[in-house]
Amino acid sequence: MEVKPYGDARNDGLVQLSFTLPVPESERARQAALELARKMGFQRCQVVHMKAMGPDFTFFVMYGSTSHSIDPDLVTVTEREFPLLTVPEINRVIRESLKRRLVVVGACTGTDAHTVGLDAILSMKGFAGDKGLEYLQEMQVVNMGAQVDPGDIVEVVRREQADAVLISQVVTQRDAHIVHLTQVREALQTAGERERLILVGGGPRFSPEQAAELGYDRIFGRGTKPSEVASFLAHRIAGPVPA
Ligand code: B12
Repeated sequence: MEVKPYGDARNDGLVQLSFTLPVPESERARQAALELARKMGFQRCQVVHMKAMGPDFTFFVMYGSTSHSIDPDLVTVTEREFPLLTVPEINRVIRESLKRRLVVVGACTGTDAHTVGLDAILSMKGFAGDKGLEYLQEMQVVNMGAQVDPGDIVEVVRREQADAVLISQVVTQRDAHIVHLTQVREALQTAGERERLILVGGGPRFSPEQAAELGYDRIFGRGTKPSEVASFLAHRIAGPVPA
C-alpha cells in the first residue's frame, strides 16, 4: 500500500526540511526559499524559521506537502549477511580458525579528529551495552587514534602482522570521509597488503551499500555495535558458523 509522510493526518504528505542559501537574510531570501521548495515538488510551502548565518547566508526551516508516495513492501532491503555471535562464540571461531589471536588495527584518518566512534567499537568499555573488541580474549587491538596518516597505518599493519584494519570517518564536509577511506585503501594496495586483509570502514554517514564502490570488505554506519563488527570479522575468517 502506498504511503505518504504523516504530519497532522494520514497521507497529508507533510515534510520538514532545512537548508542554507548563500543570500543575505531578507524578504528576497524568504521568497527564494519558497520558490526553491516549490521547484522541489512541495506544495503549501511555508518558511517557519529563517535566520541569518553571518552577513551573506540565511538558514531556513520549511514545511511543505509532498505529492510523492511510496510502497514500503516494494523497496529493496539489504539483510545483514552474517549472524550475530556471542563473545564465547567469536573467541572460539578465532581460536579454531587462526590458532592465534586476531590482530586488529584501528584508526581515524586524514584530518578527522572524531575518535569517539572508533573508541566505541574498539575500547574495552564498548558502546550501548556491548563490550568493545579489546574485551575479546582472542583479539589483539591496536588503536592508533586520530588524524593518522595512511603511510603510518601501512607501517603498523606490517609491524603487527594485522589481520583486519578498521577505519573511522565522521566528518563528511566536501566528501572528506570518501577521500580518506580511499587513501587508506590505496596505500594498503600500493604496499601489497590489501588483499590479505579484512578492510572495514565506518562512520555515521556511511551505509553498507558503499562497500563495493570504496573497495572495502564491509562498511558500518550510524549506531553500529561492537558485537556486529566482531561477528563480521569472525564470519570473514571462518565463513558461516554451523549452528
Ligand atoms: C564530539 C564531537 C566533536 C569532538 C570530537 C572529540 C573526539 N575525541 O572524538 C570535537 C570537539 C573535537 C569536535 C570537533 C569538530 N567537529 Co565535531 N562533533 C562531535 C559530535 C557532537 C559527536 C560525535 C560523537 O562522538 N558521536 C558519538 C559516536 C559514538 O558516534 P559515531 O561517531 O557516529 O560512531 C558510531 C558509528 O558511526 C560507528 N562508527 C564510527 N566510526 C567507525 C569505525 C568503524 C571501523 C566502524 C565499524 C564503525 C564506526 O560506530 C559508532 C558506534 O555506533 C558530532 C555531532 C553529533 N551529534 O554526532 C559533531 C560533528 C561530527 N562535528 C562536526 C564538525 C564540523 C566538527 C569541526 C570541524 C568543528 C570545527 N569547525 O572546528 C571539528 C573537526 C575537528 C577535526 N579535525 O575532525 C560536524 C560534522 C559535519 C559534517 N557533515 O562533516 C558534526 C556532525 C556536528 C554538526 N552537526 O555540525 N567534534
